[in-house]
Amino acid sequence: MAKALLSPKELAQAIGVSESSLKRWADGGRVRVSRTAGGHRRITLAEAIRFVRESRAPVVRPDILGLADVALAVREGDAAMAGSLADQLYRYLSEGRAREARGLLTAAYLDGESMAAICDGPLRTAMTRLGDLFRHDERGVFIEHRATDIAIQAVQHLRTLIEVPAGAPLAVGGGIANDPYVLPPLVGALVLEAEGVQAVNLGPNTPNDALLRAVEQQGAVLAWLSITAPAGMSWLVDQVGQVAGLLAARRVRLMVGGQQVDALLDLQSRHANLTLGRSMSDLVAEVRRVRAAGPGFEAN
Ligand code: B12
Repeated sequence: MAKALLSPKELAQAIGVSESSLKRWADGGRVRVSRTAGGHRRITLAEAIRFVRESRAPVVRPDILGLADVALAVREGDAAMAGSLADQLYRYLSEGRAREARGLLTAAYLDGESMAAICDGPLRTAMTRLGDLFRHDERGVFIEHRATDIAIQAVQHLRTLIEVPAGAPLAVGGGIANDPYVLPPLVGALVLEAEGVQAVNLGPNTPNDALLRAVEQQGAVLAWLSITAPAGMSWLVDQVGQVAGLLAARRVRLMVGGQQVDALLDLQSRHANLTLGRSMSDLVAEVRRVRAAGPGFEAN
């Protein structure tokens, strides 16, 4: 694991520049530092990652940042025939190579890719391919289950790279009742955190009642729900309509998305606080729209 705080020398070594350059950037405000009691500069890992992404600095020693797995994935990515990011991720997930999968997604983030693009692109594409495996490979089901666990680990790891500012608005979400899917609500939490929103993920199979209680207790200004498992359309409309109404009374917005979202198209016009989406970039767009619209979202 990475050290919580890095010295300028360590970050300089990680990105292959001189310590004096790094100190100059820190003193010029390009890298935010705190000071130890003795006056030495210190940099949080989240700040180091923000700087790497913004400056497009190549990470030559990811181990110093506690991200040694990046080197595993990058080494293979450099080899000929590695294919696209989605192909490479599919290979790691289907072969049960957890460290490489985690390293690959971390490397994409360090390279400046957004969390939403990582989730809507390589992650979703690789999981879709895994879902079709059982049709032509009798080991498909075990490979899919193992791959899902690895993907969950990788996404949880990406969450540790983000530091949400104190006092940021808070969102609560999960998968709708009876829905066993872990990844869709989890990627929602990741993407919200990358947008500077504190995310409380209640995970799969979250009853409306639990969602409402969490919204109230945590003072959330936004709720999100994923719907992946096929369910009866009238049940879905009732379930989401009920929670949208109860959230509206508390002046909380609701964003609903996922593979079954089309069942709710008629519901949207009935609830002003409800937005439907098909991707993580839709979720980002909603957060930015609400933020731009006024103070409500920043109330927390
Ligand atoms: C992993 C998996 C499982 C695992 C889940 C494990 C777990 N704990 O999570 C298990 C083994 C439990 C499972 C079970 C079943 N599964 Co399944 N499963 C999948 C698989 C391979 C991956 C799903 C996943 O995690 N995707 C990754 C996420 C990140 O992608 P995503 O869901 O598309 O989410 C994106 C968007 O939808 C959107 N989004 C998602 N949530 C939200 C929320 C908001 C607010 C917004 C804005 C956007 C948004 O953004 C995301 C990123 O782009 C899919 C394949 C596929 N094509 O998706 C099949 C799939 C969904 N399963 C399928 C089936 C048939 C089943 C079973 C019926 C199989 C069976 N015979 O038992 C059962 C049913 C379970 C149930 N109770 O309903 C079918 C569904 C077909 C359909 N629509 O009718 C699929 C499509 C596979 C296939 N090709 O046939 N499954």
